[in-house]
Amino acid sequence: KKLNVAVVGATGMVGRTIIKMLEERSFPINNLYLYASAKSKGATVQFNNLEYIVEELNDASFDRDIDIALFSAGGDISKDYAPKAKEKGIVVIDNSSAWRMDKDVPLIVPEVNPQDIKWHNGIISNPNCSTIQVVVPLKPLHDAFKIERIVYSTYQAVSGSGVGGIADLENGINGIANKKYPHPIAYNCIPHIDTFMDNGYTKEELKMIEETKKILNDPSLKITATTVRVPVKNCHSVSVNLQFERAFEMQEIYEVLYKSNGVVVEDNTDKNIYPMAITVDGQDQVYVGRIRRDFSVENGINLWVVADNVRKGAATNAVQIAELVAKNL
Ligand code: 11C
Repeated sequence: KKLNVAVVGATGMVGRTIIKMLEERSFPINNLYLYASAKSKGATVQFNNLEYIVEELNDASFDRDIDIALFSAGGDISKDYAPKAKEKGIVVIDNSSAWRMDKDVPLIVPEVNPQDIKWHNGIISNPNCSTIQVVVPLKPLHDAFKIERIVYSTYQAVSGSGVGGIADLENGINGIANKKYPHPIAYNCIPHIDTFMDNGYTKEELKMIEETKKILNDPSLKITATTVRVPVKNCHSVSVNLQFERAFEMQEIYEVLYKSNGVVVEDNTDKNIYPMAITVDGQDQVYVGRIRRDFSVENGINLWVVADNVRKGAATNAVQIAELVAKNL
């Protein structure tokens, strides 16, 4: 069955990539409606060789016959408009952080917890980009060896901050002052993503911690995180240190990861092969390498996990969720 789909935030970096993914993955679309703020009204976007005109989002936007609305216009727009769309019987897939930790809202990574689609009440959340890419390899390892503790250290690309982040990096290389970040990002690493909380963590760190527990459906997991912005244009990299309950042989770890849906193992240190931002750019899977035992603890390993944060970390995952919804409609 062909569906009527709306994209809210259609002119943003993630919104445009969502439209590209709907096309690339041949999502069954009847009518496509594109919404954005007043300043993007009238802009045009190509989809399947046709030109679509972007309309201003307003209270009447969801009076149309729409099946699924993919939101990527920031938390405030989602808080305000997602309930309005839901009231009209539209299934909302929300890329913002507005609804992620709500008890009534499933937080879905299709390779990890597709079954959670069953209990949605009209709003489904797409996790934070750095969370999506780590839970894809962690889920099969958790099933096999039971994770006890996780330490995340991230190396996050400027595209995670949208066009302003990319502008700061490109301008910074040319000696122009930063606007988006509190410090220059060119030739620098900034250990500060999103706002600081009272406990000393940033919101990005807490997102990784809380969202991991929700997606893996295991509140008992012990997790800590340090999130860092690095001068990379696209693709987040994460160093993941894990401690398992069960003992294992390294070969078993490899075998689990080789078989995992959505994971590509790139690990041949003899040939200098490991995932890197510049090689993973434009891909939809999660790349894992530098897989090795952590000799400092019992049952520990280290992983290096890289993914395209705009595609798998946002747009691809949202469209994969839409595919799950379409199957269940
Ligand atoms: C970043 N992870 O790289 C952020 C961007 O909660 O959806 C995504 C923020 C979010 O800056």
